[in-house]
Amino acid sequence: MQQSLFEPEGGKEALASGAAVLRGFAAKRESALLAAIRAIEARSPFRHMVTPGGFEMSVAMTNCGTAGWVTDRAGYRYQSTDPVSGKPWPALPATFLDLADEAATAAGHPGFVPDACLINRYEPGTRLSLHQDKDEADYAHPIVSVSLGLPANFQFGGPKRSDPVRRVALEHGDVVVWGGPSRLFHHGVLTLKNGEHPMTGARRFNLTLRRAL
Ligand code: MD3
Ligand code: FE
Repeated sequence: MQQSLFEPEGGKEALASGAAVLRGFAAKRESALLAAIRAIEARSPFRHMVTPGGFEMSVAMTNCGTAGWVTDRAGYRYQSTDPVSGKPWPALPATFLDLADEAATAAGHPGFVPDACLINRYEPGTRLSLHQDKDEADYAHPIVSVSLGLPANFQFGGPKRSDPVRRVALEHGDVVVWGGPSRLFHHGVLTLKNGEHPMTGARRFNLTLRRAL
């Protein structure tokens, strides 16, 4: 496809090599996405997982898809059943699959079919420290991240933990696609500030659509 000679299309910002922010890309689907989260949490509730080092995470998490990301004293991994319900995770809703496909395509990664979605729930005072997403089988697949509710300051660095970090404000409806060299960049979320969002109250949700297996 011919690259436009003009400015990138409205709302698309290159963040790093292979990474793009699509501002407001999920906004028109906000109600469907939040309804899907409610249906998922009715079967696989948000819970505070424990790191291998024994620390309880401040961010509450659940999953949908054929695989879900979990951590406990035994380590980080993907598994097909929810350790809380003992059952398979809820299926990936069509709204999540459609959004992942459209966002990845818009960012230059066509044909992305996720099999897992980690759903993070932040409340004021919670944070996610700098980490890499490396529990997936094939890093050639991108990760699509969807922000809903309260805004957050996201930080990302580079392939080394000691690389300098940049900050990006992520707001309700923003979608970020991480592929190519940026796929293994360190990243995290700074402590969420107090606030009220008309659709989520004092919460932020983040969906990360992944190909785990
Ligand atoms: C950069 N979630 O769940 S999404 C996570 O906002 C996670 O809840 C954050 O990091 C959140 O693992 C950040 C943005 C993101 C997701 C995956 C990435 C950035 C990434 C993978 C590689 C590089
Ligand atoms: Fe991550």
